[in-house]
Amino acid sequence: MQSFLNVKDLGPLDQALAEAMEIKEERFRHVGLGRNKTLLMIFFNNSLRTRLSTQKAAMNLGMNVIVLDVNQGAWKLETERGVVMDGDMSEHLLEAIPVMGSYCDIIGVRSFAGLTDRDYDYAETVYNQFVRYSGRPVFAMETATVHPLQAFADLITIREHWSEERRPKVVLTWAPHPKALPQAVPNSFAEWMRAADVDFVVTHPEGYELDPQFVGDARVEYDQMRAFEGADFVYAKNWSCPGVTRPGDYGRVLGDYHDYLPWTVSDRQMAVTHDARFMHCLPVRRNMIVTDSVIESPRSLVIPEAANREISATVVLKRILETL
Ligand code: AN0
Ligand code: CP
Repeated sequence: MQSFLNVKDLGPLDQALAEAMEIKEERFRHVGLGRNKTLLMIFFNNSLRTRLSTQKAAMNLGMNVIVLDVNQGAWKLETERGVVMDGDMSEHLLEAIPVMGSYCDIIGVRSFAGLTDRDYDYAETVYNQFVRYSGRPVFAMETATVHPLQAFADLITIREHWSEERRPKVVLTWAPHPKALPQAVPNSFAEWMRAADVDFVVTHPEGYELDPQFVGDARVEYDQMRAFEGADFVYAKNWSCPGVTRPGDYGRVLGDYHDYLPWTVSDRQMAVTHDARFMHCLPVRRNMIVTDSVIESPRSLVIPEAANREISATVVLKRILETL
């Protein structure tokens, strides 16, 4: 595997899930695989889970790890080609990338969407420069449009908490947030749920339609309460305007977020579900995305979900190591 962005990069999902369960039983099973191999993790943005879980995954596989926070101590990097660099930026990504590639065997990249230029973000410009110029396999640790390590961990979590014969009803719900957030998490969640054996429904206010390359022909229900009826899993996330139905509003919070507070996931919505499990990728703003009572309830899966990030990262790194 030379690049990990989308669900198809992992091959058959059932096989990947079986591998995840095996690793969960014995996380050091493949500890010899990464011997004398180095992972470089590059963060253009903050992280708690991705940083710790991916580092732990590399340790499970016996790898060495280097972490670089680009905005803390490195030279400020220009990412766009053709710019006259007479401002703040001391170095261009086009030199920095091959240099970084020379010190490692695999590169993980966290680089969020800028949320101003839709074409730039949706072309995965920064991530693809790493693929093109590093000479190393590269994987997404949340890029401009996707967060596949999260979606894989989410799918593992759903599988672990579902034992009935029928397909579970999984609802992805938009929830309010004061600041503009990327679409990477809902994009990947939608993409992975469509590939999995679940009954998938998305609910959000008008204007927040997700990009068709991820959401496909999934059912969209604008009435949140109706979407929640009979749900087995509720996955909450805020995202800014994807610019699909409102191109001029790409990356914006539509209207005043106070007007959308009824979308906060509370006991009111959970009451019409099929005793649903609550999920969120974290970090989460309490009483904005979800109430204290829902996130603290025994039906909340946010902690096991985060714990499964170690498992999804171990499977992905193992797959990449096997092709080195
Ligand atoms: C990020 C986002 O919404 O994409 C990271 C989530 C894993 N969240 C924030 O910036 C708060
Ligand atoms: N869920 C997730 O990716 O969290 P971090 O932003 O803390 O890594």
